[in-house]
Amino acid sequence: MSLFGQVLQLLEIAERTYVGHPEATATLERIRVRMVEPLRVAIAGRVKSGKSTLLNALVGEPLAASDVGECTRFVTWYQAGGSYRAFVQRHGREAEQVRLIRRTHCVDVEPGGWADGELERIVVEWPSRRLRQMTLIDTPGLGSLSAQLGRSTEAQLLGEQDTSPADAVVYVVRHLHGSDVRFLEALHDDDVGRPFPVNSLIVVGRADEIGAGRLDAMDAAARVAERYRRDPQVRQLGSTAVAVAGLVAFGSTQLTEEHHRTILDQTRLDPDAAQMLLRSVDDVVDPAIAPGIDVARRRELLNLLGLFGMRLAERLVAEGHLSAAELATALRVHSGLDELQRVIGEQFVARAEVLKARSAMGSLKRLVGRFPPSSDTLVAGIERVEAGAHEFAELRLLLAVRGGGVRLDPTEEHEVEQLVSTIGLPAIERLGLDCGADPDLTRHELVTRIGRWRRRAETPLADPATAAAASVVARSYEGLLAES
Ligand SMILES: Nc1nc2c(ncn2[C@@H]2O[C@H](COP(=O)(O)OP(=O)(O)O)[C@@H](O)[C@H]2O)c(=O)[nH]1
Ligand SMILES: [Mg+2]
Repeated sequence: MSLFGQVLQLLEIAERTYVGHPEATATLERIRVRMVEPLRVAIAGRVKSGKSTLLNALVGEPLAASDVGECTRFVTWYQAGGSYRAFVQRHGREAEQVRLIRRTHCVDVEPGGWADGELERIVVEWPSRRLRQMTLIDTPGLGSLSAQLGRSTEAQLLGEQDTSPADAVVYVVRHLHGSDVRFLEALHDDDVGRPFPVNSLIVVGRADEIGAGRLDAMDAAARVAERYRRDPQVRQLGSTAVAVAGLVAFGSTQLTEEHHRTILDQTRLDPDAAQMLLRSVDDVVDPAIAPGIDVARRRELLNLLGLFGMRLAERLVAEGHLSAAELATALRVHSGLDELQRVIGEQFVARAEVLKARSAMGSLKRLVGRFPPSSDTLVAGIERVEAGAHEFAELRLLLAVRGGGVRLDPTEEHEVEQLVSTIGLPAIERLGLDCGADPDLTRHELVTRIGRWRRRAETPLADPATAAAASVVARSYEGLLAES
């Protein structure tokens, strides 16, 4: 039975165990609801790293504010709903509906005079296809406006509540600071329910600024992301790193025909004027430069795309004669958003069941810690699932391999990395085979690999960590063979 199925069975046992215990029953109800809800993905990182802008880009709508407002002060969830509504959740209380305010560049809730730390979260319900796939959690940021805010964000992500809030984390950095690393390490407490390399990824945010807004800025940012991907310390913290220019990404979703016409006008300027116009932020809005192009429109474009985005858009239209729709697509691809969405889809959405099951296990463990049950059945059940679920063994293997605790030759390491970085994905992905989907070849390959890793596990001189790792690998292949 899948881990997901086993956790559902544990929930049944827990419900029987806590009959007549209202608080535990309420927690269990939340855990159960959560198993069928969309995956919860938190966007974390320091203040001003570009989290809210990235969230808007991912949804394709102006939701999260950058400036001061209630939703920048508190952890805010954006979740799919049938209508436009908002709630505030005080610690330990029922959610209360509040008035949702739609502004031009964001949404907010009517201020309620709440003190910092008074609310556990704000919840914004929004009908959106993207949010049906995953609930996005915006956080005020660490090392943040006030110490209190930083702490409440941390409490939210570290799951001090009875149900841990996020199943996966997108961690946004500009440059990876010592404090980022410490925070990520704290998140990666070796305990089920908390982020693991498999459910967290690093975004190098505001990527256009890395190359100082030059047209090749994204290449420079991609190199930084590549360096993080290779860094052994970072590899233990996140599955991968992707560079994204959130502003350009979001701007690409909001581009109109009018904007496109303004850019087209820019491409028709004489080369000197064109260069002067895009020289600096001040020049873009200087009415003395390119007087034929409406300054208000230029300012709008600047706010939407930033200087780098404007330069990129101008170049893309000039060279490719792109239409408005084609320009939006090209900007989105250049911004890194498509790549981020692909990675989120592969790493988070595709393995949502494993990630949710893992979160639920963490919550159940906290529940039995808080209200120790009178019989052993539940605790024994939790221990059995934890020890027996092969998905957990694979997660531990991933950590061991990334941490360098397992001694493998480079080919073996490559193979294991492929296997563990695709936990929860279909067999063909996990094998990383070139032989396509031919079932006979796949089975033959699996049998060969099982034999090889079984022998590896039984080598008398193998150190225990490597032997254990080899036997997890063999079991993974056996599981794939049984399914094939
Ligand atoms: N140049 C540039 N500016 C950005 C980008 N993303 C965000 N910003 C700006 O950086 C500031 C902080 O962004 P915000 O998303 O609110 O960051 P948060 O505090 O992490 O939520 C805002 O002024 C944004 O317009 C980006 O990709 N490029
Ligand atoms: Mg923000």
